[in-house]
Amino acid sequence: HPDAGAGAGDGAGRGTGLSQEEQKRIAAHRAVEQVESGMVVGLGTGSTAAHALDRLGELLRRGALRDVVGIPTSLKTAAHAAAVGIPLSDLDSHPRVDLSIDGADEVDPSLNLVKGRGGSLLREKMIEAASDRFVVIVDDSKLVPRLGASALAVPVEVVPFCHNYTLTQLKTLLNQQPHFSGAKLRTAADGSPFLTDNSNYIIDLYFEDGITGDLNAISDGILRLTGVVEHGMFLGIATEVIVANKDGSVVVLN
Ligand code: ABF
Repeated sequence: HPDAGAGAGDGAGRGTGLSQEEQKRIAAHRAVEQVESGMVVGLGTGSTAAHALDRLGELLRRGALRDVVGIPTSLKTAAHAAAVGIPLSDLDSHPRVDLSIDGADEVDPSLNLVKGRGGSLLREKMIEAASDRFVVIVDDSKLVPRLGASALAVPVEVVPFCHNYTLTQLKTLLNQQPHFSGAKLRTAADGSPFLTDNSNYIIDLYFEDGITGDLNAISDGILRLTGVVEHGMFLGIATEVIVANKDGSVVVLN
């Protein structure tokens, strides 16, 4: 149920035209309001999640929250969280996570997501799938009618071993998809393959106008390819999406 116009005290009423960064901060702060003392919290990656880390660190330092344990979804987030004073652990020690907060690249009307532009999709999915609640924080530019509809790719983490073979297998599989327009190995600035925190590669999948058909079947097909580790479609994992609009209002989708 949409909870529109509820951004009071967090930037609402300041007129139109907030920067995207301010929108991200509003969504992040709203999500952190759900953190309670003693919780195990999955800590997301990316520029929106970074605002949540800063806010959580601030509340811990002020003593407004106590005994929170953070489970970071990337090495970068672990470093950021440590720098702002959030105590860290992992899923081995805390297999049950109360609440995860993370951004997304795309959100569809059923709260399915595309994630992984930052390359952290595997750890994100492990932690967020293990969470009682997974709260997604986005500005309104991330809302799409269908996954794959924006210009951003749907990422797939693959093992480096014979990745060209896996690339070909992905293309063969997805050629059945009407809007599939290509797959490409992600590269770093120096042209070498982009390496994930797990020392794997990323293959980016592109679709014109988004993925049509049964998302679960497509997901299963991709995961069945032996060289694939995980993909960036997060189907049925998000429990709530907090969307910050340009006018400072907030809409909660669940
Ligand atoms: C991570 O950060 C990723 O899964 C997603 O790709 C990205 C979103 O980043 P940003 O908040 O910077 O747009 O959560």
